[in-house]
Amino acid sequence: MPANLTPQYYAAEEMYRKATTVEDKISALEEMLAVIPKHKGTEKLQAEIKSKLAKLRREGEKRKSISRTDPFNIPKEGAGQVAVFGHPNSGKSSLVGSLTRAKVQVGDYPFSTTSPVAGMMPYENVLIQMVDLPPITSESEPPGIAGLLRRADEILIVVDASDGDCPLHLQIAMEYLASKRILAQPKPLLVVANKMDVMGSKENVRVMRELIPDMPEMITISVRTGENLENLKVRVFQLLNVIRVYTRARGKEADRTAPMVLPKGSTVVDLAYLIHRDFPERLKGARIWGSARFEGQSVPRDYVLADEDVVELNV
Ligand SMILES: Nc1nc2c(ncn2[C@@H]2O[C@H](COP(=O)(O)OP(=O)(O)OP(=O)(O)O)[C@@H](O)[C@H]2O)c(=O)[nH]1
Ligand SMILES: [Mg+2]
Repeated sequence: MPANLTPQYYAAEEMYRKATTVEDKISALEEMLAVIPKHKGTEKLQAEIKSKLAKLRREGEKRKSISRTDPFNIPKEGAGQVAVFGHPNSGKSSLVGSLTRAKVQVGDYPFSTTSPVAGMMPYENVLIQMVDLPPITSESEPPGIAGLLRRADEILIVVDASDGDCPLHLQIAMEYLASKRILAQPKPLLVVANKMDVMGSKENVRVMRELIPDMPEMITISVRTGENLENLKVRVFQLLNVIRVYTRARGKEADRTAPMVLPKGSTVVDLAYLIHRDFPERLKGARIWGSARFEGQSVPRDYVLADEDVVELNV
């Protein structure tokens, strides 16, 4: 059976070949696994990737004591890791501070944040990891920031919309991402125009839309007044492109407060793998409540799950 691999897969594979550190290799393999078309023709390849991943993760564990000293190496937690990136003084720390309980450093002067700080943002029944980053300008790029951005599941570029130079600040951030080939693989990106409470911000946003070619999706907010923060949270979650599924034991209710989070497009086998690496071999099939045509319908191993499905795995 032909594998029919996609451009996204080849891009991830290319990233794997170029990776020089264990962390980057792991993140490339994870990406390959996330985007590989899930069907019989790729099962062998999927197994190979998984075994490479397992080996590298074991290696990574051994070296953890070393990597812990790198502040830009932040282990992923929750439903996804979102990097909060941009020009000095744009409100990155204020944003992460208002969405999470992280102890961020806010200052009315540039370069108040010197190393990354992570916090968890509650969204419905999941937690999303937000990482506040030191700023970037045309003169200064914190070493190590590119690796973090590459590994992140999503990037927010925060701009200070009250600053007339915000189109330039956005351009610098986007050019940085392009120069490091961080957007070469598909990666959700959202521009967050902050400080909309300040007079003149609306006009600056209008100019920014006009001036920036290929303007990515943008959302306007104010951390100070809370304007649009709820919509920002919704969009941050949607862009992660994940599904939440609940497992249940035969005859028992599913625990809806504790979803398992998987990339969109994941199958019953992927879910089994997440629970235990050996599980897929023993798995016969599953029953689904939610996306299936009728409640409790039996489905095959390669059934593609939907957000909010309840799954009973049969061995
Ligand atoms: N008017 C207004 N001021 C804001 C808003 N959000 C943040 N600020 C102010 O902007 C300044 C910078 O905020 P920070 O959160 O430290 O900005 P930052 O992007 O983390 O800055 P660096 O760490 O230096 O890159 C502080 O004085 C904040 O109080 C907002 O929505 N409106
Ligand atoms: Mg900061």
